[in-house]
Amino acid sequence: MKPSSLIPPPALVRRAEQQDTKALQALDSAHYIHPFTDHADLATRGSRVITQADNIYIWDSEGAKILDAMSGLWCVNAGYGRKELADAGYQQTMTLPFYNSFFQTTNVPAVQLAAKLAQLAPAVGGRKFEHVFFSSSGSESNDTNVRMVRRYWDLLGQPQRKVIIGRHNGYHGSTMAGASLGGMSGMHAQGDLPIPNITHIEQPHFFENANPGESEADFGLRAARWLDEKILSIGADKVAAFIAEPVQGAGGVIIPPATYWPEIQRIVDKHGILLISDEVICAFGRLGHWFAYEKFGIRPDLVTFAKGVTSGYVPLGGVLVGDRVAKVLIDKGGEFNHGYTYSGHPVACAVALANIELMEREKLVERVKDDTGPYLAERFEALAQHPLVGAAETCGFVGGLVLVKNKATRELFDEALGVGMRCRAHCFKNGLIMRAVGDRMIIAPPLVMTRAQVDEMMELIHRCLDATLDELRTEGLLA
Ligand code: PXG
Repeated sequence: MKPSSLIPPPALVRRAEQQDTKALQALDSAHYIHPFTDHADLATRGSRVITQADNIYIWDSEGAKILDAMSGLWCVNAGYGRKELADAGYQQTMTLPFYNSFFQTTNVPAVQLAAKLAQLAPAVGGRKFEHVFFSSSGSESNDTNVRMVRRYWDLLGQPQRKVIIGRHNGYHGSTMAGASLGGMSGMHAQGDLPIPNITHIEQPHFFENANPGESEADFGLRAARWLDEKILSIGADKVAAFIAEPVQGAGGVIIPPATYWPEIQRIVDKHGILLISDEVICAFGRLGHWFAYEKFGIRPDLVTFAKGVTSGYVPLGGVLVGDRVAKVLIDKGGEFNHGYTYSGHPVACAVALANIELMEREKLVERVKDDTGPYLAERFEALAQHPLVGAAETCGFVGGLVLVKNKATRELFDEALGVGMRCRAHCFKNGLIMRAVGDRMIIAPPLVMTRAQVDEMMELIHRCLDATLDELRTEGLLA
């Protein structure tokens, strides 16, 4: 592997220097509608133009080097600048850049990737994943899940089983179904969501939702039983599935208590409903396993994936379809009237295969599980000592900490102060990308990060927390 302190290749530096930041920002503001962005606000400051990347670092058009502790957006698991992935994309583009998988055709990388994923996905409790449906994103994959789940129950003669239960503050994408399955109130408020027959339970967020004095274990069981209560209130014969992220990512890296998932499994089994594990963030080594359901010992029927499957180099997503669903769809279903032009895109699948090969060769999953993951846990969780931090936790290579006004009482800051965004601004200034979700600061570093780079990141995080603390004290917002 390459050394950690790489400077960008000279040719790329020259290209970046030729770009006029102001001109790019003006064009950006004039023509480009960004995802989840207040454009009136953006126009006043101009967007940051990211021009190149290598290993765990990105550079902007002004030449600033930034440690990317978010892996792009939870996806660049293999790190930036991996020639193997570029080569695989190039080779496949020259061999067969595109052909569809409709009309009884297929292509070699899609077949090979489907077989490889079936091999990587561990069987749990006698349930296997022999089939894969491909899309180009997590959102499309979750739309696929909605259609597949409803088709499954139709084929079993239970068409009244339509309701899918998600969780408040869960994230499952931005399409009509994806945003509906998710529980982001800001998304539901725009575009008349959720669509019918999707409902939500509360998230298993110990820090915010536990009762005073309640143990984590007790809270985990209580939170899981909200699902039971919801199912009973709807009528179990009307419920099709439950969908959740093993660890909530976009919601702020919310790691459920150990008692939560086994109890959820017991409840879905009791009612016979399908379980969808949305592993768009959690799969492909992020939690130290190829798939997160293995870590939590759950037996999902459908597993959503995207992001890390290609380390984000090209768009690819999909659904692992467990035998319970696949058998019904295949044996009884005839034609499933669903699919995307780019389902099984040969270039995306070729890059995914190269990415998986690279991850196997460099033992990235094992490293996160046994070496760098535990080391990150040790270093990151020690942040709980910082005067501004109420709690800090990790799971594999995701981590979250909560900024608090009062450590002893766990009192949170007034939302209007935007303390998380202030901290994020200090991160930017100090060459670190961390994401703020309210006052939770989160990380999901590239899995290639070494122990020395964990140290480097932690030093930056300390510096940014100190700067935030200073700012709050200077403004008289903290004693
Ligand atoms: N499920 C999960 C669990 C996700 O994290 C999606 C589905 C949707 O995937 P696509 O590929 O359609 O975006 C995601 C995506 C954030 C953030 O702010 C997180 C995601 C996307 C955008 C922003 O943390 N996750």
